[in-house]
Amino acid sequence: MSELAELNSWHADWTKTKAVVYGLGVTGFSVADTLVELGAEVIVISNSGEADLLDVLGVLGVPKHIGQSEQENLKTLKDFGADVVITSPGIKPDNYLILSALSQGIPVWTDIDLAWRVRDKSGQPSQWICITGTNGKTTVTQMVESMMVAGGVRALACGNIGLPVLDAVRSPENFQALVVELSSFQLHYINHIEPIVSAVLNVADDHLDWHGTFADYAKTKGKVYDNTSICCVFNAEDKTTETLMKSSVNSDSAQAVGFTRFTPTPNEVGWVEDILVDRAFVDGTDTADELATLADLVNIPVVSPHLLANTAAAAAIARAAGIQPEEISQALRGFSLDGHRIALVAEAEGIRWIDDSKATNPHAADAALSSFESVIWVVGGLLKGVDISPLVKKFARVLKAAIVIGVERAPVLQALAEYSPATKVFEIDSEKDQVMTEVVAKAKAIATSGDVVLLAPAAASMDQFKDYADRGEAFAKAVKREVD
Ligand code: UMA
Repeated sequence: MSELAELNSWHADWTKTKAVVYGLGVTGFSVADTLVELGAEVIVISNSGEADLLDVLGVLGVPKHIGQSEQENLKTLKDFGADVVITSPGIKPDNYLILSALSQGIPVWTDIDLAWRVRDKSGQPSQWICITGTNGKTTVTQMVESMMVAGGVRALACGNIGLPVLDAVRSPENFQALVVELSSFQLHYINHIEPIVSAVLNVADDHLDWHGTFADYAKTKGKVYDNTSICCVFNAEDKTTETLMKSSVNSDSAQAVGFTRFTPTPNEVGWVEDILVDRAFVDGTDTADELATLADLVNIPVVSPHLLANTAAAAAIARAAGIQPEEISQALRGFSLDGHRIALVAEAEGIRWIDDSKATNPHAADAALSSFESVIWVVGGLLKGVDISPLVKKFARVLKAAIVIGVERAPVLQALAEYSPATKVFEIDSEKDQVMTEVVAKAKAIATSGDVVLLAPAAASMDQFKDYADRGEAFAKAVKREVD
């Protein structure tokens, strides 16, 4: 039995700590591996686990309980006598084992809490910049990382972006700054971190099946602002983000800075026509600094309204962390977006084929739909409890046709019938590996010059694909076969 309150350093004595690692994906593995290094007593409980991870845990001597029944897992938890359960973010808050641990007074942490406690592994702890939001968080995290690097800071992007924060903390490179992308799942479980800069980029309906209500989802996002020391960045066009910032805990001394796609007022960073302007980190309210221009975004083929917001957010965050204006424009000149984000796959006979598979919720699909005038829209998948009707209603004018995929087609078809009756609608109900072949054949048959065939499904992909990248690649491959 250990006193968890004293375990605030890599160099503390973890050897008396008994920890259950719950879930064995990339997070669970990084937690188990770290705890073994720290000398703690560890067991892993999970529904499943990849063979290679199980093999390494075997070599490390970590007992694994994989695929047991609920009863067996609860017995394992009890028999082990855990001091703490460290959960993976994908496990829902109403999960029986989480509820059982909490009812027994066993604290539940996330990997982020552990990473925060042991961040002094290599000497000087890195400073944390934490970014969340419904959409754009991966792009902004990557932009901030590149701005920090342009400013000569050893910085690394990690967290929900795919690299567990514990891997970043344990890296021998001893990073000076970690740019941490945080999901609402991670934020739900986080107990205590202290960012120097934090940001909520936007809040719109998503993951309602996980959080229950929009209010709970939004409140969870707002936790990112707690204990921020230097600057809280919010979206001046999204009142919810400002409200969340104002109700955050222990961040009163941090500067509040807004970002916007439009002309910034004092204390904001935003766009004045094609110039990105800083009116927050300057002397006096009458001054402004030029940070970059639209021409700096040379490697981004479609500059959507959301990209302008993301750029302004990243610049505000980087300025708060001490990066200079010329370093921001330098970083933007070298920046390109990850795949499946409004990416042009092919252009032939005046028809553009665009892959925005990353649009896994209506708010993200809104960004893509608002960039085009005549759209053949590939839509559908797992809706995650979110109503797609407002999106259909908003874009009825540009929807020439809709090709509906995924298992939850009924609500999409209903929304189209009700709010966009002039749109031609096609339903694809074929086997998984045939979906995109049929989508592209159908689109090709109806598209004419000036149309955009847009994969922006407004839904998650896991019903028919491994993930959004797999969905985007299947689309791109089918387009190349059919169009090239
Ligand atoms: N598991 C159980 N019981 C359950 C549910 C899951 O035992 O009830 C087990 C599974 O069998 C599996 C493991 O838990 O072994 C999976 O854990 P996980 O779903 O938390 O996934 P990880 O592989 O640890 O990846 C997580 C994030 N995944 C989720 O939050 C769903 C990754 O974000 C993140 O990159 C990674 O940690 C590193 O921080 C992905 C994501 O989809 C990209 N995030 C969502 C999003 O961006 O919208 C939130």
